[in-house]
Amino acid sequence: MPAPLACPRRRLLPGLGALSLLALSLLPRAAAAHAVVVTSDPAAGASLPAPPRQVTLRFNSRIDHVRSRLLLVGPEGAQVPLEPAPEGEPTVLEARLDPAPALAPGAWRLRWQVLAVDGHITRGDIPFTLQAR
Ligand SMILES: [Cu+2]
Repeated sequence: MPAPLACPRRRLLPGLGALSLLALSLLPRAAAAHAVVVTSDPAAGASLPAPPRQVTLRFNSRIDHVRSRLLLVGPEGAQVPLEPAPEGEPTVLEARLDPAPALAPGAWRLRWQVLAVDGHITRGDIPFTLQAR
């Protein structure tokens, strides 16, 4: 995995140059910032009675859906990669858990990594708890 925020320019993909310029002219605030989570479902710190059927992350800036990643990290290091929808709202990354994976109760993290249209990669964790049934 590449280091987060290591070198913004190095992450600038050729095809994104014009798009970034466009974003810069239209959305100066969004383009000036790395993509960070504004809201999420599950929310940070949520306690869920059952595994989520879908996860949704809303960011402060436009993201590249195809080059963004979602992973569930669970108790004892369990990892469940999710398949983000390849398109959708420009600032929203979501994935359906269908069929619903068997997730052990306990502490989980929704690990996200996104590529913003300004060419910067950011990542983070959203912790939530899965209740014992
Ligand atoms: Cu940035």
